[in-house]
Amino acid sequence: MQEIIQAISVAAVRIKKAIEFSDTGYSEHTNKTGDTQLKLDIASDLIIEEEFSKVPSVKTVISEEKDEAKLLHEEGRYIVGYDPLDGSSLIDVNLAVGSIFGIYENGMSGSDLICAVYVVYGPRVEMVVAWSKVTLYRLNESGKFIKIKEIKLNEKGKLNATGATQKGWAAYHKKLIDEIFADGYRLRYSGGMVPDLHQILLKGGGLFSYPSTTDALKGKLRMVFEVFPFAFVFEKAGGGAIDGKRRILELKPSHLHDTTPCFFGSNEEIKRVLNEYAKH
Ligand code: AHM
Ligand code: MG
Repeated sequence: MQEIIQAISVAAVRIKKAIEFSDTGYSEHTNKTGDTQLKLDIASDLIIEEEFSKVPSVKTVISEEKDEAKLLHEEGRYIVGYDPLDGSSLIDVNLAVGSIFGIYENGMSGSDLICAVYVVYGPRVEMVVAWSKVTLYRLNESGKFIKIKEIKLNEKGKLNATGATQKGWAAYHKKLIDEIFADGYRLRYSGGMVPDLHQILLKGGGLFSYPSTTDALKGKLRMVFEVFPFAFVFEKAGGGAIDGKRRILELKPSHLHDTTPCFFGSNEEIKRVLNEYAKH
């Protein structure tokens, strides 16, 4: 596992450089979900693939930007599912973005995940590794990731990050979100799930939701590349992750690019969602 984390740190430094200095324009390609890819999405995907191709324990890679899984080492043990540059359209307005990685063994269901890593490219570059614990690392001047601390969520937080277009929300979802705000929670939502979830994790807790909407019944966020890895991080940090009714890590995608509604948070907020959603 260490060699995979090491490859991610090398890729992160290369991607940070690409974000800072290379072309932020669109390419002429679309990904499996139908998004037009930025040149940076493609470049980041290739950087990561290149670094993993040097790691014999990585059998297969599959990413948000690839139509299909790619075999790297026949004898390898792990499958890595990743979103190379999540929130990439925010680079234009100079907001933080991230890379998300799920390291799976045997299959690509939530229960096959054994480690999750994400990198935030903000004013600083930080990497969070969830394995038995959740550890925060920060890139230093010499290009090395230094351990900062373990991340542990409080039982209840103060932040509310509400995703998706409100006009597509179910009435009961709107009621739940309104009640949470009425209880004093503050809105925090940049539109980049990596910095938005990172903020909740580091500020002690709260709720991030990306629900089902009238035009996207299964939400927007992809299980294998985005939702499972963060569900793993939140559970290991002492919080929870659900699709409204079920634990995210019990879900099984039928296709690699499947999406799911999702809620990540500290325990009190997750209980609150479960109670409200159980009525519908
Ligand atoms: P992307 O993978 O195409 O960048 O999309 C994922 C992003 C997430 O980072 C973020 O939480 C979500 O899309 C925001 O969507 P919305 O603007 O609908 O709230
Ligand atoms: Mg993404």
